[in-house]
Amino acid sequence: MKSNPRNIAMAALVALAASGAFAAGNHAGGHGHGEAIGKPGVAAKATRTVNVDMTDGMRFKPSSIDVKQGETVRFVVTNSGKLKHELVLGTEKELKEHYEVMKKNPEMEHADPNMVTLAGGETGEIVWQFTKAGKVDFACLQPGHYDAGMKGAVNVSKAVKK
Ligand SMILES: [Cu+2]
Repeated sequence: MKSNPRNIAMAALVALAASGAFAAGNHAGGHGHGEAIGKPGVAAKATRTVNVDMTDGMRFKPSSIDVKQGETVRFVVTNSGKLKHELVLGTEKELKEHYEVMKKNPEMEHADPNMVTLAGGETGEIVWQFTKAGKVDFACLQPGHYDAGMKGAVNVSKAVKK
């Protein structure tokens, strides 16, 4: 007897565990955005504070922010609405992918240095260093919010050599 029922059950369990780990990894560990958008900043090195307001009108104010390459920015984000909102920095592609995952799992809690999720009335912070010139997008990935236009962009201007 080479394959008894017990071995088959074990194999099924292993397969289940593997698929579960993969699904979790997709979200919790899988943001792998290298340094495409920059990297978590050191608060003490922040050269500027930018206040961003999030509203139930599905808008960020401001929705367009100009920074210089290399700059570390402290975003003080306030949710002035009643709904839960969040600010997530990323490339447009990453944000869209992440949004699809959020739509399928609305109760999912997520927390990474490139995002802040806030209940109505709360204020939080992101400290981020913009290492590359170009555009860094941000969006609220709460289901429905991105579709409603709750997004913006950080325009990173190229550092001038001195
Ligand atoms: Cu929102």
